[in-house]
Amino acid sequence: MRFGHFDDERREYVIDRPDTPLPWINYLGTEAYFGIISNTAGGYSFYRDARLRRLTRYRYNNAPFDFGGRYLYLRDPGTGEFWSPTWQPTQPELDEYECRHGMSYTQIASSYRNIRARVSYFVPLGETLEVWRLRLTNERAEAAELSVFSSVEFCLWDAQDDATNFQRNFSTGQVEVVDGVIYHKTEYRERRDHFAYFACSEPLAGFDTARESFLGPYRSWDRPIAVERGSSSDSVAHGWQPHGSHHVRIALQPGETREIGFVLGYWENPRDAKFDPPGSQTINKHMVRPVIARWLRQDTVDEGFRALREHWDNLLGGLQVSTPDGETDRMVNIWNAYQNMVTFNMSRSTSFYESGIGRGMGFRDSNQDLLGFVHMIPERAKERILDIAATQLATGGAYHQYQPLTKRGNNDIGSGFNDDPLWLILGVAAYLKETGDTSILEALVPYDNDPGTEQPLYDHLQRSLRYTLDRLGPHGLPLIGRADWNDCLNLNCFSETPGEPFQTTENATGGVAESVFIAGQFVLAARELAGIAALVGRPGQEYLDAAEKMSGTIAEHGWDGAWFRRAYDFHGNVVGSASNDEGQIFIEPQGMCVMGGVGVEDGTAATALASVRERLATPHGIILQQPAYSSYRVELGEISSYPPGYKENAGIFCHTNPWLMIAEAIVGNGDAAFDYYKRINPAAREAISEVHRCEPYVYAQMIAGRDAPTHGEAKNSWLTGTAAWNYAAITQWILGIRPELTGLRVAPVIPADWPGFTAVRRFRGATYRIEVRRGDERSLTVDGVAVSPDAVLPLAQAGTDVEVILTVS
Ligand code: BGC
Ligand code: IFM
Repeated sequence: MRFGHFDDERREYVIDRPDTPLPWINYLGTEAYFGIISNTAGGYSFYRDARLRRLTRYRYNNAPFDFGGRYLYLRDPGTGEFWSPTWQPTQPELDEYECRHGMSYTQIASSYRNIRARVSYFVPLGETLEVWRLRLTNERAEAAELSVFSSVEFCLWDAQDDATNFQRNFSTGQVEVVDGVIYHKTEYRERRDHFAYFACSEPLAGFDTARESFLGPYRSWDRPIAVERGSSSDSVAHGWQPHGSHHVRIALQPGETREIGFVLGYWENPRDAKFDPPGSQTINKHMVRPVIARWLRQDTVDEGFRALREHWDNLLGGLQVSTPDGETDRMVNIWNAYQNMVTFNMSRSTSFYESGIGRGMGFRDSNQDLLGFVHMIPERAKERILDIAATQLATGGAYHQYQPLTKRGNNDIGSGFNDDPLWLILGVAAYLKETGDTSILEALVPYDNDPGTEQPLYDHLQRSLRYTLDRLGPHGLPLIGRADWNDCLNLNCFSETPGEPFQTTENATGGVAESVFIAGQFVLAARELAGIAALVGRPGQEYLDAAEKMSGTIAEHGWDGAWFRRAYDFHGNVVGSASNDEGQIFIEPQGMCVMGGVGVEDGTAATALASVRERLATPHGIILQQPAYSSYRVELGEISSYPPGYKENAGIFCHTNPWLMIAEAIVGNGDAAFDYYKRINPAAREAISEVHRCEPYVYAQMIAGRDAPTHGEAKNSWLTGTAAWNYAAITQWILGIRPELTGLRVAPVIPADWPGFTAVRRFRGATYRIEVRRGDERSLTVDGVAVSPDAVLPLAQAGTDVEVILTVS
């Protein structure tokens, strides 16, 4: 069952009924001011940091869970009837409804009692504000008088504190209303010099800034007293809950259309500006007034919207493909690339599954996210790499997370995840392959943000490898530490004390559990570093030797006979082996070892992939491990805390699926690679939206596995490494348009029934127009000149167009 459709022409997903199985959301903002918005206008906004600079309030784990939003109400004074044109919060029986989620904007349109409404929401480039534009058309035979009410609930900035510290916060709220603009200035007195504002383009009939006055006692947003009554009370909040609501009266002739603009924004005084001194209660309205005036004007809004479209044309223009599969095209050309940019901006902080008050940026996650956006904004990828590397520890180890505002590592969820450092090598390799900018290797970067410890980035990469080699376990495999990619595989749990389920960082450090996954990742990273060394004329043989040796150790202690083992636990017991009763085969080492090239030549890779097909593949994607753990096991930790079929305990952890697509492509099996891609491609799952339940236009972190009663149900959409990895798998390995250190390679491994495809790829300043077709013999021509079909394409001059024709048999 579908709840909408794709409009590829306009790059929109069109939702045609408001009651989607879950709120289906979109993101507003591309640089500093961001918001999430659902298909019924739920969601919230923040400036840079979803925890510390939250503009509007969100109540956690609410029902419905998008509740609290950018709400509007229309009221017909003739009948007293009122309704929300975005359906929520009054849930009217709309005659028509349509939500269009596009690239950083959302439009919700509806019709009720012959009043047509469309609300457009977006954040203009370069601004720290959001525009709401309401367009109303009277489709009645007679004139219509209407009241329009807006509504936002302000958050008192620190969202964590806002949600918990009521004894204080019920007394701190302050607002000011001047010339119809509502200023939310709580906290302004305390040094921070920031405030929010909410303005309307029309003369006001009234306003409310105290939530209680707007809603009325014992009422909620479905029937605010001000709306029901048809008049605001010009309330000014003193403490309690600062709120923003404008009341506008308009009259529309039959057929007449009018637009009303609203601007909700954030203002922070520039450091060197002459501003009212800290502690003063007078906010710098004079600085923000011209900004507000501009964005209330329709021509500015039209222009801002056009600029936003151009911005996305340019970003998405980096790669456009035309394949025989429409669902592949719409993900590659539009939604997957878009999701990659969202994960770049949000990391794992803000969605309806990530609260915005929890996690910082992940060392591991951010390095992987690079794979999906480096071709769109290489400069910002570079900045990101240098930020991440600056949090690395002098041992080569890593904090697991760092804070986006301070850019410093934190120990919030511990450290000692021993895969972390290796991801830095893979992230830097991706940057170098895309850009060829080897100067990044010379950039001086501190350890642990400690001035005076700066070393070239190359040194960081060397220490990353060293970190693994310095920490080998009893079988010569890398120690897992607290966990590896699989956060929940906590194998150093030697405490059997009831009530103490998890290991601590301390005992993880002393633990001897080993990871075959990290071993595979090490082989991959060491080979990448050897390639980088060769590119810049440094010695790299030792990395190749180390990779070779680790491959041998995997063959000896990591191979189970038909697949790669997963690990050895603290007691030396094997994990992920046929000899286990549960958890016999795990997906991660199969993907990572084959990506590292382990077993590709001797055929063990193909055997492992056949085992995956046989034991882990389901129609909804590939399961993380089988059989699921049926009970909690202290020696395995959090993985076994999940009921069977969910998350790391035998869920379809989508992040890992593209590793298998890549592995299948590496062994030349295009049919299997693409088949796996289709199973989790959200666009290809659109028709089963009642099962999948999450948005059909973005990947989810997880789909319930076959052991779960809800097999096929997705969760945790949007902010997941699944986005970057699927993009890499389909574009670089299946379509085979693959940046390498020396240039672009075109090496597709496509399904047997595809006649070919075309693509346009921007690469190092040139535009490659690529056509892949079928023929009797493999051949490659570049601008009409035949070259070896296995060659990397010769580097073209920036600004030029290159025509590439690859014939595959
Ligand atoms: C989740 C993991 C997540 C981890 C982060 C766990 O509860 O299952 O998916 O990575 O928390 O700390
Ligand atoms: O690898 C992790 C990731 O860093 C955060 N989400 C869960 C994954 C698997 O545990």
